[in-house]
Amino acid sequence: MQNKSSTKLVALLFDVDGTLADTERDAHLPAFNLAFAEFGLDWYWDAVLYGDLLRVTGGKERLRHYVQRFHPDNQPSDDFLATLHQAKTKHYNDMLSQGSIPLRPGVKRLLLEARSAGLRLAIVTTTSPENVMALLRYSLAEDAHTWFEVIAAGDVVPVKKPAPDIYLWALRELKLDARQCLAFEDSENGLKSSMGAGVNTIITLNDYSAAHNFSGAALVLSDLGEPNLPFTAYEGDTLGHSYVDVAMLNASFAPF
Ligand code: XBP
Ligand code: MG
Repeated sequence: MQNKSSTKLVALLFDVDGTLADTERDAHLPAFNLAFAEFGLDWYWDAVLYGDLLRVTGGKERLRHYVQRFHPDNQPSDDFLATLHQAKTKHYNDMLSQGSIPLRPGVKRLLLEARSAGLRLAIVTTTSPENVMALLRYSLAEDAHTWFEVIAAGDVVPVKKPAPDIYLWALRELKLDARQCLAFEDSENGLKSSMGAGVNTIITLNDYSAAHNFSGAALVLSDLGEPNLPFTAYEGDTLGHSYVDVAMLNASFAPF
């Protein structure tokens, strides 16, 4: 991974779902199904269908897409879908408060190290601020939301990923140029969004995104790795490193 400019790395921008934790499979999906049952709907999303539905970002948008595709004769109102989505968000938050969703390898280590090194941190996600706060609080630390200077989330922009809008919004809030930042994403839609805003991006794969197209990514890795748990690198030059740390990121951004 080489940044083709001599710009210094200033900020790390983190996607949430699938990047910080496997929240899609382990929390969002069961929360949607709990909400369907609560409302007496005979809808059920299994893990395979959910992988397909993930092509549509945003829970409300995903619900609308699902009913249009699978229940075309029975279109609920936007108000109903919004209420259903609120119930899903409550189930998601309840689940996270039980502390059952671990962060992915290397996430906590890199965040702590980046903070100590003076790198600025931001969240750039499609999910709601409420869900971000719950994950940070229950899976990272009580005050973890204060580690992030900007939390760009949910409906703060009208068009969600893969549009670049949420990244552009975060860059404006940070008052930074895209070339001073590095994004961490797990999905093709996330990469399209970050690249669309001009931000160099490291991909950490998960089960849902393994077959996505990541052309244009700086690196494609299994995960961020740990000193005792090296990542697998699928695309890009990791400069001899076996886990992502600030030294590796700075080396990648060094002027040449
Ligand atoms: C992933 C998403 C979200 C979640 C569900 O966002 O597309 O919609 O699946 O969350 P990212 P909501 O990877 O950008 O974090 O139901 O709150 O939308
Ligand atoms: Mg994601």
